Amino acid sequence: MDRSQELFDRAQKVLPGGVNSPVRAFRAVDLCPRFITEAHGAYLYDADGNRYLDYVCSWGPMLLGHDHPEVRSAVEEAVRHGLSFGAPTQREVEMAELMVDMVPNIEMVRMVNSGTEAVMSALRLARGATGRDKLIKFEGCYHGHSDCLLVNAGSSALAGGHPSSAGVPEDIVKHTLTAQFNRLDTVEALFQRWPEDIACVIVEPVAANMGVVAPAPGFLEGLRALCDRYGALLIFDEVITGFRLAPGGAQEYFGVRADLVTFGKIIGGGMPVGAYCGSRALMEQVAPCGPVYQAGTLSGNPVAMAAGLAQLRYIQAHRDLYAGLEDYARTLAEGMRSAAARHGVGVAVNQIGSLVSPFFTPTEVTTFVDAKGSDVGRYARYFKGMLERGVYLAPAQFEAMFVSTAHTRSDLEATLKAVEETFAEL
Ligand code: KE4
Repeated sequence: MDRSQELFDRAQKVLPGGVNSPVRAFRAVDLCPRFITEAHGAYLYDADGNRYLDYVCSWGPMLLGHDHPEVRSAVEEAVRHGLSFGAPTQREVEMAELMVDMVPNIEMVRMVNSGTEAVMSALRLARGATGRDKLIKFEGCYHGHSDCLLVNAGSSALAGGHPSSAGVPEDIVKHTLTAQFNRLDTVEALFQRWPEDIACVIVEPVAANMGVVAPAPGFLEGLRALCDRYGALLIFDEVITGFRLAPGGAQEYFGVRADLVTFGKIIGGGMPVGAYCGSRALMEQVAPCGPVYQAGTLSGNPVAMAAGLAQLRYIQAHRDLYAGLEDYARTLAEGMRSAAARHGVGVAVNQIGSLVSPFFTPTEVTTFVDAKGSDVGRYARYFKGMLERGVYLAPAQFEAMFVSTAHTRSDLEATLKAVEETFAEL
């Protein structure tokens, strides 16, 4: 038995499903998860000494690859001065100043410890600021696991049904309205039904938890116009797109203004960090300035701030890195499409920025309904074939491939060689 299997057997005795986050259990691909011992650059190394080219990148945080020297040395320096003080620090000020400088349309930031916490807090602020209870989310979009948002959620909460989890009372989700991504008509219909009750629309500006689905031209602009018309706030959940699509995230990439923006992943450089951001008028309604309460023991943790600051400062100083990321992802997507054509594999490959998703369906995928039509069994066979060839992908169809600046042209060639061989046997 290999070491990962031994560890997984032990893990399942003391951790639900043997993991601390469901998707890691490899259930959607029916395999034993690889237990990872270390990661450097674009590579993961597992407990059996196998090396994998990594396209999960810790689900997005590792934009600069694993173990980046500037991030590592910043963390090593920070830990020498203590791990947590429960008091304000200069690094938190520097982090907020840098985010305000890099992200359009925000004046203030509140640090939290995860994307879930960022979205949960932004939702509370939107409700507190508008005095309204209802929210609109999109089927197949995932915004973390807070109760109100576990409705028709994407990612590994795609258990279908309504809400997406046991333990969430109908009474809690009765104000959560669901629309269809890329279908403005479904959003307008909800506003027409409840013209004065909707506090906010929350959207992943690029859906990446149903697989990757880009916004149709005019979709985000249409959400902005509907929110303006009906007095609702537009929340961009940029936990994935933030600092990934562009230094200023989706607001910069698409030129659409959100009222509140949530972040996670990249801003932590691999450490647990989330944030929600907005105008001064909105953010100063958060405790201790205003009536919307939110708090956190480790929020703005100095070591986590050091990691996040190092990664964001690198991005700020190398803004041209996005062209390389997009070029790699585009070449990868084009290579997958041509390999699929050569081997008669029905696959739609979506790509935007450094995000890529192959859907095992012959039709294009521009909505969640299209995405749900994918052959998840074929995805599982594709995943297995790629893993056996040393390429580590998301172990589920409704996720994204993440490219980092550590991925090289030879990595790209190796990936496309593995794709060719795997598609040939699908
Ligand atoms: P966290 O609480 O996992 O830090 O962030 C929640 C979240 C919020 N918003 C978006 C758009 C997200 O993608 C996420 C989390 N993404 C998943 C991957 N689909 C994290 C991986 C996992 O659940 O283990």
